[in-house]
Amino acid sequence: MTSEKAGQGDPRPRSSHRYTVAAATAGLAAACAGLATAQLTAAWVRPDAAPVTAVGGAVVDRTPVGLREWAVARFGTADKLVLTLGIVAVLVLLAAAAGILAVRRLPAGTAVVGAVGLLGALAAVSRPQATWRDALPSAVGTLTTAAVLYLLVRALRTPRPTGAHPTGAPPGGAWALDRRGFGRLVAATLAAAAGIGYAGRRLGAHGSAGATASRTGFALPPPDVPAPPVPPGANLPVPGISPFLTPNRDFYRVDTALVVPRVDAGTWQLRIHGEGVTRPLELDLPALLSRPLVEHDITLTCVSNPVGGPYAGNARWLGVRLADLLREAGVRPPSQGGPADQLVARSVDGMTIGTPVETVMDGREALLAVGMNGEPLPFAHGFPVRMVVPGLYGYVSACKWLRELRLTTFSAYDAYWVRRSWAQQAPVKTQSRIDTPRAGAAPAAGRVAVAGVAWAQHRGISRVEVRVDGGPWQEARLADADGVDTWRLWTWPWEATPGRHTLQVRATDGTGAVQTERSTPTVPDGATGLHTVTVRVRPGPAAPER
Ligand SMILES: Nc1nc2c(c(=O)[nH]1)N[C@H]1C(S)=C(S)[C@@H](COP(=O)(O)O)O[C@H]1N2
Ligand SMILES: [Mo]
Repeated sequence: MTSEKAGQGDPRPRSSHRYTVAAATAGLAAACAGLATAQLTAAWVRPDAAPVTAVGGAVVDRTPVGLREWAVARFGTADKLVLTLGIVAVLVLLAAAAGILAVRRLPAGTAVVGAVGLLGALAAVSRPQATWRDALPSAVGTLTTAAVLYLLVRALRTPRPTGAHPTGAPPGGAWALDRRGFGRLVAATLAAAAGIGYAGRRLGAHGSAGATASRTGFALPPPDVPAPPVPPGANLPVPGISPFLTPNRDFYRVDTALVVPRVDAGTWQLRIHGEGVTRPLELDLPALLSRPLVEHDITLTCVSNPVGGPYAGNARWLGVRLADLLREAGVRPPSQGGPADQLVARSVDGMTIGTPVETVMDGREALLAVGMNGEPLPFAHGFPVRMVVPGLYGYVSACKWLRELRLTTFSAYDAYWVRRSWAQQAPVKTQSRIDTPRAGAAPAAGRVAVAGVAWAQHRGISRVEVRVDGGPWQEARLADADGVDTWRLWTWPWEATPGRHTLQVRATDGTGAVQTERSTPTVPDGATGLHTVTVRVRPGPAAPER
């Protein structure tokens, strides 16, 4: 073994392969220790300030729209996981490099650690709602990493005379002895890092324990204005079709939060103020709930949903009418001379979402929702209070973890997504989706149920048609309508013949407007085009003999 031979004469065989691996290991162990103390510090400062989360958040804020849409289309809701893993992979490389540099020139290795730490700190303080304290986790992590790297590198560099190992292990050369001591140091570092990281997690969980308890202890009040029961015919008994109401655990989630905000309902407050507000409101949860509670079924859709995509869900929401609260605050819509045409909602994590005041006050059930399908909002869906407005994409209407409503104008203020090339205003476009058969399916020839959903919130769906291989449009059967603000299920019986076939669907909304066939991308205000599904029909099973 070359390295051990080299070790006989030179206690610092820096060019050997093993020595390089040991140096990289030192860098990685030091980084683990640093991330652990950073995690512990973040539990005390705030979860978003942990370096990996902060860098991730900063990357999300700065991702060009094309890349984001690609990531959402490619990875779906796992895009956040992919981003985090990517950051961790880069950190692993940098940590190994810092270790390898440090055994040669300690200041160089330390400089890499410092640069990475500075980046983490800058990312953390650049996040919305951040203060200088957000730099602390990265600072503590950087100091820890540098200190541990120094100790490990010193251990690696210290020559030990052959046979003088404190444990009295059989002398295997200076390098072998060093390697043992070094191995112990690394193991001790990793154990300490694991312990500290675990403590950080526990402390973090402790920090949100109040929020968790406030949700568990929150009994949804009964509605003052209940929604009529969902018509039984709103669902269709077709395997593979979406259920009319989307269970909360299956409801799509789209937001920029790498750590789901956990807001304590007991300390939650909402402020309503701005242009044209004559009586600013400051509400806590009991004050909000003392207003009449309305129940309403609304289908929520995301502007980033590609044609045929999964970012649509339907729920029974419980909440307070936003228009009533605004009127209470003295707000008049522009059509009645009010000065503000934009309502900017702000969340606890700094998201801003701008909604037309006119739309919110035109009589539709725009809600400040507290309940979703009979439960308090799940944390991931905005507990304790979020907005929902029928007919508008989520990014211009559905602010989760709401904490402020400010009245202003569209000309004076661009909200978060508008600054990232999305349209200021975005009513939902009429869309339809084939849920079954799925693309690439291979159904047997004969009768195949084609089925799916169609939506045109606040206009309703009046007709759905299907065509095969570009042939004539054929009318599908519509499930019962629950209202104009929800999607409508549909099915069409297809006499499928063997071979490759293409299915397409289109919907007509309640105003008689037919869904456009023209393909447009999601940016800037929602995708259009026809959902197209290609299947390969197998020859039907031979008729049973008998
Ligand atoms: N605070 C906050 N609210 C938000 C977002 C966000 O990133 N942060 N995303 C919006 C977008 S783009 C959509 S489509 C809906 C999705 O709501 P859901 O995750 O409950 O389905 O939330 C909206 N509200
Ligand atoms: Mo969205």
